[in-house]
Amino acid sequence: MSPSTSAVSLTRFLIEAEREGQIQPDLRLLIEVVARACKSISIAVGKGALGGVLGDAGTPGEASINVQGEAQKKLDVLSNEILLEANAWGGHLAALASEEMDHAVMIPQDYPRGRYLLLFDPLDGSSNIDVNISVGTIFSVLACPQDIDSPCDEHFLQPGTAQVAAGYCTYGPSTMLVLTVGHGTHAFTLDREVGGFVLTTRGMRIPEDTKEFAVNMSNQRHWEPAMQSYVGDLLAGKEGPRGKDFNMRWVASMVADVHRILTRGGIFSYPLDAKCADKGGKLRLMYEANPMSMLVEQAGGAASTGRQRMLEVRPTHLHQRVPVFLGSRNEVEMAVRYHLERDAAA
Ligand code: P6P
Repeated sequence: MSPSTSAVSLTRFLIEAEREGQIQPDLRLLIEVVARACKSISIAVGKGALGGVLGDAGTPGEASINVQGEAQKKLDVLSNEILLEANAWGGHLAALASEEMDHAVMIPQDYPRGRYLLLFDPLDGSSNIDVNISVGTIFSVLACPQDIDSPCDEHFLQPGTAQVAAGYCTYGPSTMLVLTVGHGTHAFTLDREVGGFVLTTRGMRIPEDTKEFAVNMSNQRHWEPAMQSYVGDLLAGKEGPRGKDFNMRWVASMVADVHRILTRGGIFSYPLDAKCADKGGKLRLMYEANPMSMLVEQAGGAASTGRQRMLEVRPTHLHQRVPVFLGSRNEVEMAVRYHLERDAAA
């Protein structure tokens, strides 16, 4: 049978990657499990008010608060449950960890188990759910250290360079899965009629330069001097030291902002600010910054804490937070230069 010249399904893409030795069969199957879970989440998110799943979790007057200290949305809880259920029987995991759960959860001994560790933010940006703005699922895959029968939080504490796969699913006008297994970053669009993801961009590339930045400007007064100076020069535009005008976008949904940057370039930053400095930042290293940084680097971009390469940060705890700068390589390097030069002058 001649190979089809029509659309390349996610399954075909992953089998081709396996044949080329880029991934092992069990990692291929794990990614398929996660993709199926994302399809289910897409259906739940897409129902909106008709699905009876909008609004806050918990009971009237008693919000459900997660380990982050954030009020959970009903869809946060549902998305987490969908990913847990899919992977409990998936057979490829030794343990998993979620933004919504205090500690890692080991796959029980009497369930089918595998050799990977999965981390995820089941529904990032969920504060946008009730106003119908794009949200997404972010995931990261690590190998479980050898000979560990009962993996726990400490076994997840590996640097981003150890990731064997990373991706997100954005639930927007279309549902898209963006994935890397260490050989480029690729985008798949959900064909709802077929019920499968179809390759729509092989090898996403981020332009090295940009005129678009993404930051929550309302935090400006809380930033470090280096960040104040960097953004001040962006806002000065053509008349300022950067010699060009910049545009700004801020969706307040990391998946949506990062997808835009992977598609057309830009720089995303959530820097240290006085409100979150005691926690090390706002965004989480293990299941937000690291997977997004792998995707961005694999697309030719750069990702940093402002002072070091994100993927080389050595984690100290599961829900660790970090400052984030990622996107167009030359712009990220410029932002880092502002921070390092300010540090050197201090
Ligand atoms: P702020 C969503 O809560 C999130 O974790 C990211 O998706 C997003 O980039 C950021 O926080 C938005 O933060 O402070 O602008 O609401």
